[in-house]
Amino acid sequence: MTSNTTGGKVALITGVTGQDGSYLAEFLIEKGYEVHGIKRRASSFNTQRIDHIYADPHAESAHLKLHYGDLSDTSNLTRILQDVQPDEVYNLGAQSHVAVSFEAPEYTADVDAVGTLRLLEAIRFLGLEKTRFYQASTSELYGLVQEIPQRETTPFYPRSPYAVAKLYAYWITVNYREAYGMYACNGVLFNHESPRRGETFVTRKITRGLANISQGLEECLFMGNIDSLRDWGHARDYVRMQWMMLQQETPEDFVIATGRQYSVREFITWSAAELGICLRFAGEGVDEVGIVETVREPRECSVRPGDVIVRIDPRYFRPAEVETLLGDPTNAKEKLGWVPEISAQQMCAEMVAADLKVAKRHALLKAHGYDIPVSVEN
Ligand code: NDP
Ligand code: GDR
Repeated sequence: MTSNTTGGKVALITGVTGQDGSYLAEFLIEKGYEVHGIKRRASSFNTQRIDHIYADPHAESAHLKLHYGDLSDTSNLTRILQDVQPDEVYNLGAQSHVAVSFEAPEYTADVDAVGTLRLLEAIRFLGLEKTRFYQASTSELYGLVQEIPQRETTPFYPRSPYAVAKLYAYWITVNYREAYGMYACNGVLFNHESPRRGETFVTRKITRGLANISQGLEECLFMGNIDSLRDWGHARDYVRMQWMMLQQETPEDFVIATGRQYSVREFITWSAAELGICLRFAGEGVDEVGIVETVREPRECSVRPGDVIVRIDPRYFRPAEVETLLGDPTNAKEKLGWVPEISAQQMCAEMVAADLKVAKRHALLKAHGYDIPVSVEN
């Protein structure tokens, strides 16, 4: 459809600077795509996750092109779509933090719900008939439990401004498919993580926090509802599936999950174990604390038996919680042959290793008199 410097297809990714956007861009470049990404203007650099695949735009090897833009800006999105003429659009951009959506509900609706409409309408308005559209839908749509495990037919019951905005995005994607015959589909993805996960999502907060504690950079990890249950996969596995969904003959919506569920408490315990720390939980509710029992390699770790390194802080409880998510990926497995390759435990080990590497570097610098501010925003 479109000519480009690689001779392959052209993809446009919103949210290219985020966790999934960065893995998807890598994946598509490897497949020979010319990848265009929309990045937001920020007062400081926000391309850390894609710097390694970004080359000077004049270079032959430049397969990633960045455009300034925002999902709240219709004319900007329309112009980028017109310039790029993509074969595939992946709408990954979003205000993606559930807790933050309670603080900024209107902004979340504008970007996550109306932003999706803006893209779909621009594709339709420009007559990009061959453009295929992927919408980053979410297991948060299931919210208050209606059925376990959750599958494509499970009724939705969103529990946050984020989830309600994503519900609109889900249905407007279905609507443009049915009304205009567009190739548009939803990936209903369950939680997926990686070393590139944003620092304030629960898994990364845990791996980074405990790694810092092990190196004496922080003293305690403050958590919300640690009994929450999630179906965690690896982002690398999930972006592969996003691409597979757009390669089918007819567009269809799929649930993407591992089919296994663990608690936040378990994820904390695994992460501690990766650091050689045996952690026991004591107390109940807000008094619940994680106490260190033994430390495998005391010389490599600042914590000692008896230390309290995890505490509960009600500040992190949500006005309405999604207690339990467990997906049934049977449809994706049977129709697309997709199987997740990385287990939650392997992913946890990878995340801890990455955060420990950084923590050790910071600890070394600190030991040599350099002041390393550790961000406590979480
Ligand atoms: P991230 O939060 O890591 O990335 C979000 C991306 O969206 C970032 O590139 C961000 O830019 C960009 N963005 C935010 N606001 C705007 C805006 N107004 N205009 C344009 N871009 C914007 O999310 P993930 O990579 O984890 O998730 C990707 C998508 O998948 C999101 O839509 C998320 O809601 C959805 N999802 C994620 C799941 C998960 O477990 N990770 C599960 C199910 C769905 P910047 O870098 O400048 O902040
Ligand atoms: P979630 O992910 O809300 O499922 O949304 P998050 O990692 O933020 O929370 C998972 C669960 O952990 C509980 N929790 C805490 N969460 C955070 N962030 N910080 C804490 O201190 C804490 N303590 C306990 C939460 O209450 C929750 O139950 C993610 C996002 O990526 C969405 O964009 C995506 O749509 C869904 O996953 C699927």
